[in-house]
Amino acid sequence: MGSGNTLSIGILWFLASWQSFSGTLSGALLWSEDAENGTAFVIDGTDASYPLIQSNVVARGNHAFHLANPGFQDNWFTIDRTIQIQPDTKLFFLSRLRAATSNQVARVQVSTNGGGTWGTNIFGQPGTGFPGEGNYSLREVNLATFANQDLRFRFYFDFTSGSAYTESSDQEGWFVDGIQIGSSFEKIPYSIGNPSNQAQLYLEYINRARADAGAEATRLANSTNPDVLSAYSFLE
Ligand SMILES: [Ca+2]
Ligand SMILES: [Ca+2]
Repeated sequence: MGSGNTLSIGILWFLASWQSFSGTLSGALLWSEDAENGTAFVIDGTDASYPLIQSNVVARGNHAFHLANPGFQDNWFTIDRTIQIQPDTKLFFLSRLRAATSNQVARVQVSTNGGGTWGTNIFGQPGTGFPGEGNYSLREVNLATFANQDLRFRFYFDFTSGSAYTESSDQEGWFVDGIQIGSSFEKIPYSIGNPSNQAQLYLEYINRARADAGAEATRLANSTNPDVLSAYSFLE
């Protein structure tokens, strides 16, 4: 038990399973934007006094988007891509609205004419004061009503009227990461990393049980390994 060959087979089985699993998911993903590629695929509509992409309040990877209302101005960014919506398409994003008054509204808007006009709000969340949300949350918007249309997406931090938090430090405004347009939210790809011998052995046991639970149960029930037998008698 635990020879190099069986361990390698277990690892290969695991990797093959993972690849087919992730392949299925990515087939349904039309676009993703994680703020990890600078502004290569976005249009930056923020004030010059702070960066759209920052690295202090992040949900995934090393960077996330940040929108504030300096000078009581609306700030925004657009995903620089036109996407044809399918009947099962949804918008997913990780969102954290920190200090903001109820006059500061985190919106997502869509355009059906290539960004010429932005008539439709598909998401809206007003602020709740200080300190606001303590963590990122996954938000989901069903886009079925736009099926077969070509959409563009804008994340728009809207100052409406009255008072506002106009600072743009890590404490204020709207933080966005992990934007995905697709049929399901794709989790962070699991990295097998550099597992210890013991971790590989456990993985082998798990894989055997998954591959044929009955055979594994029979093998364990018939084991003559003194350690296994002693564990059985302990549990009885
Ligand atoms: Ca990120
Ligand atoms: Ca406004």
